[in-house]
Amino acid sequence: MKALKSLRLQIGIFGRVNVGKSSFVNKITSQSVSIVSDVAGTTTDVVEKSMELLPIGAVTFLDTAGLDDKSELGEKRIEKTKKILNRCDVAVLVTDKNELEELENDLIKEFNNLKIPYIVVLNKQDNNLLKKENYLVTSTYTDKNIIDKFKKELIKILPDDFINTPKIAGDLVNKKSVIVLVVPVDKEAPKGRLILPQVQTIRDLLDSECITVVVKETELKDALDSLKNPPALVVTDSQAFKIVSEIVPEHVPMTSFSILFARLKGDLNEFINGAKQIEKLNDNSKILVLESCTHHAIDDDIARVKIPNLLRKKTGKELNFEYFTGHDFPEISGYDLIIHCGGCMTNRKEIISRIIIAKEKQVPITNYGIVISYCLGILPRATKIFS
Ligand SMILES: Nc1nc2c(ncn2[C@@H]2O[C@H](COP(=O)(O)OP(=O)(O)O)[C@@H](O)[C@H]2O)c(=O)[nH]1
Ligand code: SF4
Ligand SMILES: [Mg+2]
Repeated sequence: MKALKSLRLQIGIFGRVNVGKSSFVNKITSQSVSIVSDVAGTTTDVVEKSMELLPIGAVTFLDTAGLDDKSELGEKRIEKTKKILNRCDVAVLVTDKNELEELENDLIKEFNNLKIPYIVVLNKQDNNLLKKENYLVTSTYTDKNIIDKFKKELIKILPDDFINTPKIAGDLVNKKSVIVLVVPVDKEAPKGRLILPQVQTIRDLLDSECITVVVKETELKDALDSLKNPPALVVTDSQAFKIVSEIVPEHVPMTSFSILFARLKGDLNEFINGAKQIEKLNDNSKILVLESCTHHAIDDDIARVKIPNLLRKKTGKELNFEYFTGHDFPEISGYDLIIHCGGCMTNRKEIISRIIIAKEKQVPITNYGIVISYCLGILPRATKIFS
């Protein structure tokens, strides 16, 4: 509820009277906001309902009166409904028939004119044999997956700017806080520069008015000793986590760059839940590794050597790895775990939509950084600050 109204995604719900618009909103918000009734036109005004639609972010549903409302105040309501069009970022047209009526087609024309992305929800599937490609076919009475289905369609049409993008680290600490970044300069480090996640974290902390101290692990203790107070947060490369966690006192929050970026490029909770499935893997388990691009800029063998080795060592199981590279989403049924790449070359929207599909198909999903942290045994301490 903290998000400003203007930052919330406004979702307008449109359609004829009694198609189930209010039932749909109620089902999604899981609360009785609007009056659901079979007497035509009971939603007398626009009803707003805000919620966190995770992992997409803050949304407000604008439940409108039916467009064909013929009751006394109908005309006024229709006017109001049309005004709502100017306020919404995306639209949902709810219908209960396979063929759209003229009025509904007019609405779609209006969505297109105003460049409002939209979803058509074909409701009351329990009543009829409803079927229509590109429509979200559902029943607010019987469909248990209605929320996941809706999220999946929503993310497809969602403008990029509406994907809730967290800060990298600046939101975890107060302004003027001291943050220590530990950057090992080993043979894997590029010559003469820092890698992108380190640079981006520094920039994020500058934007957040923090005081950033950057050291190698060898200077960490001296850096801590030189500070008047303990830092608000220590961020380290996963590889140095062990040494760093011995130097940093237990009460000082600590995390890794990979975990910060798992949050930035995905959904930290889902990835952590996914990693919890690792202990259930067996010799026959099939793991799908998803790489968003063919060019792995950071470490060539992370997916094919480093992660399989870590996982086999951790589980003591054979494990079977398969790989998929690219922006499409392959068939994922039958896999026991999906491990997504860090996604440095892709956007949050793509990864979030994959997480939603994986969830729908009940395949656990995690990512490189979280798997590595899990295998190194650092996940609990490194994620404490987010809880
Ligand atoms: N059979 C069936 N009836 C539904 C479904 N969803 C809503 N209804 C019913 O349709 C009527 C109108 O629903 P309501 O949500 O008030 O529609 P609105 O006018 O579009 O907001 C109510 O009697 C609902 O119980 C559904 O999935 N299946
Ligand atoms: S982490 Fe993913 S997006 Fe980044 S280079 Fe590797 S495969 Fe490509
Ligand atoms: Mg209604």
